[in-house]
Amino acid sequence: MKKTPGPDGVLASPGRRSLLKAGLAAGGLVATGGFSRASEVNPDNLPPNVADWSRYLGAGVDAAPYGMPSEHEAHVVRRSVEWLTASRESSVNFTPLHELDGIITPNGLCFERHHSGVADMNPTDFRLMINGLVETPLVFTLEDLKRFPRENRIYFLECAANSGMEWRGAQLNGCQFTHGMVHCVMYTGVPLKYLLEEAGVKTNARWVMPEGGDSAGMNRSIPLEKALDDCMVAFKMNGEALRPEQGYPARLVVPGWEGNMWVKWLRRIEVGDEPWHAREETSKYTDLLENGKARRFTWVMDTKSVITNPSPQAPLLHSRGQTVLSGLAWSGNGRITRVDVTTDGGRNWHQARIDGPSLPKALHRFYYEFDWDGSPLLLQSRAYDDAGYVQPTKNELRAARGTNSIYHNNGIQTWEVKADGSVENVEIS
Ligand SMILES: Nc1nc2c(c(=O)[nH]1)N[C@H]1C(S)=C(S)[C@@H](COP(=O)(O)O)O[C@H]1N2
Ligand SMILES: [Mo]
Repeated sequence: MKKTPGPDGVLASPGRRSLLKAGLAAGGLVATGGFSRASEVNPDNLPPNVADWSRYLGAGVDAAPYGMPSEHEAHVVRRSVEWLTASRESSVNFTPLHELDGIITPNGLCFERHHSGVADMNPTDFRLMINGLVETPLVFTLEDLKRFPRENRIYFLECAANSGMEWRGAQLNGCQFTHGMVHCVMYTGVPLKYLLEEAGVKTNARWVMPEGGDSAGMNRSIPLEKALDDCMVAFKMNGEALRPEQGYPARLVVPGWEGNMWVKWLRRIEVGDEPWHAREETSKYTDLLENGKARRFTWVMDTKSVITNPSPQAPLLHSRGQTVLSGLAWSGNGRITRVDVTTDGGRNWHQARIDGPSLPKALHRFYYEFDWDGSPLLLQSRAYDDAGYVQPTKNELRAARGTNSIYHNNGIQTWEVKADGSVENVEIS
């Protein structure tokens, strides 16, 4: 099988057929919602009968000291694509976007991207060192961090390789796989600015380099200006300690910028006057253009959106009539001001309804309610942000950047809804 570079430069084989096979083997890609559950209706539970669950006492408190989702939600899980990466430790799995609503991703469903597995960091032995061009090199414990003023902020994190497999054409059948390298949680942490001020940044300092405590020692160069602006060292997500997968006990938050820079299991921040040209900003996370040159330091995650329902893993299960379309939009520049959707492949556009908080550099939830006449649809969404950016078509992206790219694909996604309600990933622009 021919191999082409996939997300994060790992090897991947193109072609939906091979993917479908892999998906089937992993029990993943085929629509899991609805059909089976609908066929298992027990008439004894339906009105006017008294349902099973109304006849007996339920489980008592503490049956689950740490609560878990209902057993009926067992299909709502992160999924990976087996053939995408050579190992499990340097790999990725995907957020089940088609199963979620609102703008917050539950902690257990945030996609994972590791270069050397989940570091098993002990909070007692956690240390964060700040060194380099500072007046006083410092080493903080976790307790030290918690004595600085804390902030709570909601941000999306998107891997720059999200949708990377889709550059050349429709490929993966499900928004979990095409767009699931994104999550959005509320972080609690300390603005990086306070820690840098404590160490005293020297006047010739221009860059910082966060470094991870995993065996990959992942590191990136970040301009000092961004570090002092809105970066934070976070130790909580959605109110509880970071999950081990997300960098427990502390990770860097780099709002609106590519996920790779959000160093997990943070152990050191060096301050310098030049970028470090680390592996992840030279060999990886650069975009090879048609003329042989590569774009570098493409930090901001561009304006993007995707329809999560209906989508290939979430087909329409009802017949014609009242239908709810739903999706997500986000921009590394700021707020989403508007999302348009089309059901006829772009002939007519309708303004969708954004519902829930509209926060800068966070996911936005949109809805479009319409009457489905039962005929096939070509669904697309197009997002606008408050910096004036409009989400491009995939052809516009290719015209600007060629077909060698993997990272930073924010092109408009198309889903084809068939008359039977099933949905497929297609490309029309
Ligand atoms: N230390 C360390 N930090 C890391 C990584 C890593 O492998 N090691 N992966 C990066 C990449 S490529 C991404 S996209 C994000 C993913 O964050 P998540 O696993 O919380 O989704 O973490 C980044 N931070
Ligand atoms: Mo990434």
